[in-house]
Amino acid sequence: MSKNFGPLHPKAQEESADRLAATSLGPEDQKRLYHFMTLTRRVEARLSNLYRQGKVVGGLYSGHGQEATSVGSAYALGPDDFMGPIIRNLGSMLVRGVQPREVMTQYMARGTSPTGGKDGNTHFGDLERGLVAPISMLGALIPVMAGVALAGRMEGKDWVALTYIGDGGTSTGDFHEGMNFAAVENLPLVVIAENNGYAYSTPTRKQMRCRDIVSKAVGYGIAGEIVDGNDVLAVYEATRRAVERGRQGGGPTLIESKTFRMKGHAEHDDAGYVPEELFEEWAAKDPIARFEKHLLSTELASQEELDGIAAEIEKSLDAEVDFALESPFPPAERALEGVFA
Ligand SMILES: Cc1ncc(C[n+]2csc(CCOP(=O)(O)OP(=O)(O)O)c2C)c(N)n1
Repeated sequence: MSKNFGPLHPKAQEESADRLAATSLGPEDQKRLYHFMTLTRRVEARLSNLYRQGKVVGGLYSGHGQEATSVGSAYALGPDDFMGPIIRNLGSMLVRGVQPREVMTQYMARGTSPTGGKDGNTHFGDLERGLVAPISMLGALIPVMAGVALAGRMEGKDWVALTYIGDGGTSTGDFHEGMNFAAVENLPLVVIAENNGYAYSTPTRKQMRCRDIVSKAVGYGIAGEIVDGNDVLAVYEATRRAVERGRQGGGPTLIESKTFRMKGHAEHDDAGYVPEELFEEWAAKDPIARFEKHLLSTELASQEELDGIAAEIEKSLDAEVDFALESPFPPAERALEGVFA
């Protein structure tokens, strides 16, 4: 077990609010992190508009506020590693090489989407890019990704499997079975538990007795770490350590990311159950604004450069949205193609 964030003195908390973890990443990599976090937020903002125009088929699930966890963790993976994202990990998928147009066409169920309009939101994978498809069943990816880690060992490969789980998801049977199996088999599995305070509308204290999710690592006899989930550098460093541990035969790691979901469970949920003060408290710790301040204060980037990155993203997204809107829905005759169950 490593770090544990106890409550800080309010003054110390204020002073440290903008300070980020020490990192081994150079300026170019840090600017890439900024690019991916900004891209994630802007893609979701575009999707939110499209949802309001009735263009999205099904729900829209946002990772707003959790971009640092998705982007920082995915950035720590090597090219041959595997990742199984869940619904709020759009940022992880973008880091892994998913293009915004794949996400737009998928959310709008167009024939040009990765599933040809057969599934919605981010429910698609691509093993070539080391991407195992997200699924809706909470916890179900944990045993699947433990299996991916085991497959690597059986094939004599050194890949690591990384996946995510929400605070609510850590109470499922699949989570326990998958973690326990990975632990006894000493598999290179990294699990990022995103503790965003609510499992849909259920506050964390109402669905688990322990204060920190990371306590569960003790029960499995594996390494665990708590990380400030709104600090992209801290998330990157913790994941990098866990990935190295897994690759070197040190077994699984459970990383608890303390973060916050700045929207409802999905776009149709107004999050009326979350007290306003909590939104205000977490807005002050916004991962992108914090990282922007860090890049400016350390002079790793100028305001002009950061504005340029954001402008470039907006321009490219205009084209991506147009592509998706101009894409036709799939023809009815293709409905059964590639359907196995
Ligand atoms: C096995 C299972 N049970 C219930 C659900 C319905 N469900 C979808 S999301 C959700 C809450 C998820 O909470 P959490 O894991 O904390 O993730 P968050 O939405 O807070 O990011 C529930 C109960 C489901 N998808 N799968």
